Amino acid sequence: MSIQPTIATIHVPFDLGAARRGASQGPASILQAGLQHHLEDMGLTIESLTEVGFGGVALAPLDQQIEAENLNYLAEVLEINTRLAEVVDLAVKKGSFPLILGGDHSIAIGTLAGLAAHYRNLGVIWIDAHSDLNTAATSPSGNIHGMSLAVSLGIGHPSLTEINGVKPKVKPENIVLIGARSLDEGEKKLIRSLGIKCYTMYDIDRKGMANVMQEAIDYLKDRTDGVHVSYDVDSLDPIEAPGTGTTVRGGLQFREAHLAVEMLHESGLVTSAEFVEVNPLLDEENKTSQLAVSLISSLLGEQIL
Ligand code: 6HN
Ligand code: MN
Ligand code: MN
Ligand code: MN
Repeated sequence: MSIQPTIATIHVPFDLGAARRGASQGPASILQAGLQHHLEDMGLTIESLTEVGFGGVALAPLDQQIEAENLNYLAEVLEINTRLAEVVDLAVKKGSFPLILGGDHSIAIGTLAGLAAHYRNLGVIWIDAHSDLNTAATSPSGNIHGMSLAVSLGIGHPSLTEINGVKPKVKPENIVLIGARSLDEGEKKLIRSLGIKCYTMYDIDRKGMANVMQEAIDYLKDRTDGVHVSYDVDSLDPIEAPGTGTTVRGGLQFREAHLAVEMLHESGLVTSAEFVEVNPLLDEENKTSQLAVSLISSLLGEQIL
């Protein structure tokens, strides 16, 4: 029996990185769906949860908020992620396993900023229908949740790329994308030019999820000293996860989605995780929140038998 680290649950009720409101209610809804009890039943120790919200202090000086063309809610995204980075940093320092519940995917900026200083080669598994590799120049929407991985690579508005000093937070060769099926032109160019490993839905159909995950794990195993799982629930097919803001047909099936996290647990590589884009306002009978609980449990070691 290996010693399990304490789970530091960090709630980020934030949705201004997305076009639609509601992902801010994701953490409460996932909790409501029984996350805490489920994890405790598995014998895990859960630290009292931290909520990262807006405080009273403005962090961004006004002159920094001017150059924000096609960057919706830049000041708010900057503030929440600056706070989140501090909380994540503290959790790692304490030796806990940071489990971040979003919130829209812009919060990956703060998560990765908080993790970055603790690893020389942080691996990132980005499970998502999208790649979130846009910049203000390439984004069709101006929504920063579609830019968070680019920012973490050091590509984007300086106020965001410079959170916590370390730059970049992650190197292109340490990233694996899984489940992609809706990529913008600028994102495709970036994936190709940086040589980012990307398993699209085509690859998952052709090879099967088990082979894809084994390849991803083997790829990251030797080159990284920690692996963060950034799980956007829109990676799942909308039939399984209707409660999310940017659904794309042709996504992961229920078992494929679970197999991915089961294999990640088994690999022993994962050092932190975030689950994002659960939007209870768009959900059907809490299906997506319950799914999140089930995926989180599997990632943290719940077994069928
Ligand atoms: N997400 N590529 C689109 C955009 O607006 O940049 C969609 C982004 C979705 C972001 O789901 O985290
Ligand atoms: Mn159960
Ligand atoms: Mn995403
Ligand atoms: Mn997505």
